[in-house]
Amino acid sequence: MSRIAILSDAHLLIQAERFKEEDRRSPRGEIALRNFNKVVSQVIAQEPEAVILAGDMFDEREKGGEWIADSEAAKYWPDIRNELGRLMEYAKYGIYALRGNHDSAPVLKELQDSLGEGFHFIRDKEEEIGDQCVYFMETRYQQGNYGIPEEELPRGGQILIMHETLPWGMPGLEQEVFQKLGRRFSLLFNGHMHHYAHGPLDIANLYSLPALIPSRELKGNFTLEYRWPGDLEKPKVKDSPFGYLLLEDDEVAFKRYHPIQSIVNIQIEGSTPGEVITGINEVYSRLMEREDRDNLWVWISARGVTFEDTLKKEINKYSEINTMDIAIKTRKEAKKSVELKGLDKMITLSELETKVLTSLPWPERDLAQQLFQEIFTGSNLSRKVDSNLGRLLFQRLLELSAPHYGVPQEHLGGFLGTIDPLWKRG
Ligand SMILES: [Mn+2]
Repeated sequence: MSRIAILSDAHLLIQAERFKEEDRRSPRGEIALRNFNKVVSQVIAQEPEAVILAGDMFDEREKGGEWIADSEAAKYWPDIRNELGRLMEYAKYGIYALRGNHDSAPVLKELQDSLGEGFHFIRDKEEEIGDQCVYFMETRYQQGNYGIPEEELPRGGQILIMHETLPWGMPGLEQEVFQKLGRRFSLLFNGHMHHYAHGPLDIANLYSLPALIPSRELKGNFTLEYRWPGDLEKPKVKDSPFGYLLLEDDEVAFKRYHPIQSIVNIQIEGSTPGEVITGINEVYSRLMEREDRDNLWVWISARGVTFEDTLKKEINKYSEINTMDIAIKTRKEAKKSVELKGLDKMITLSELETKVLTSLPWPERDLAQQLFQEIFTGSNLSRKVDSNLGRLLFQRLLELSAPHYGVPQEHLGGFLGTIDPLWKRG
């Protein structure tokens, strides 16, 4: 029986960043290419006769309303095509590609044209690959819950390759459709979920494909987890969730790939915003001691704060560490009185901001943060105070506080109009 490697969700171009310099590529894009090169060598060593790409291998990405295409992607395509060429050289039946929801059909067609006979872009069609019959079902992905009409479903066969959302505690393709296809095919492989599983939804012949390499779309995967408060000496270590599947006869094996970077998940739980900042600093000091600190991709999830900018300021102190994203979960807090200790000596504006913000409960903190961002700014505070500036600041203050007290914006204009004569006289 033929030996087939099934790869999915590398999201190679999602790593691209727009750089003005024509010939520069992004550090993240470079890491993605290095990972792709490593994993392709690993796949070749398994001597597959064919390679199947189950979607979202390339990816289009929107940034600032523009699609990463042409000029940006041009910096990456030669290397990507080169790696695909290496695979085609070793896999005698070539590469078969399904389009994922992030892929574009023109890109896949273009690959087929440029790579020649060994690269096949297949849509809603069965293909004979060696002695296997493989049906490639074009993705019907939609947000939320969705179905697929019976007349669009393949009738059956040996192997089905698809790229749909599994309803794993989230909206997705109706479970009945997966069950129906599970009865019609001997083996089903589904991309898109980035997570390896055998027999999800109680369908014994269904496999969920892992993401080949890390991308921005990590969906909760990690290899290192730090919890604060907790034992920072012993972060939780998980085996790499990345890799691909190797199919031979009816045997399916998950082949792990260990990426260049470590995916770090930091969970901070503080009862006050000040505690969260302490937690961030303690964990990041620990990361700075790691030998692999240049190869970390860090995702923070913090509970108990609402002001992202202040957290970002803390994190920016550690420029060597690559922080990917901060997720803040707000928590209802009991009202408490404002405590501002240590204001009897000179402090800087940003120290004052931190003190004020860390002492306030939500939602007062949100409002205070906007005040600091829009009114108590260095330029406003240093400007010579005149009555026009006073009027402007008063108006901005009303605009900022009105939504917090449920005052509609249109009432503000009327109010300001009414009091303007008083203002001018005063
Ligand atoms: Mn996808």
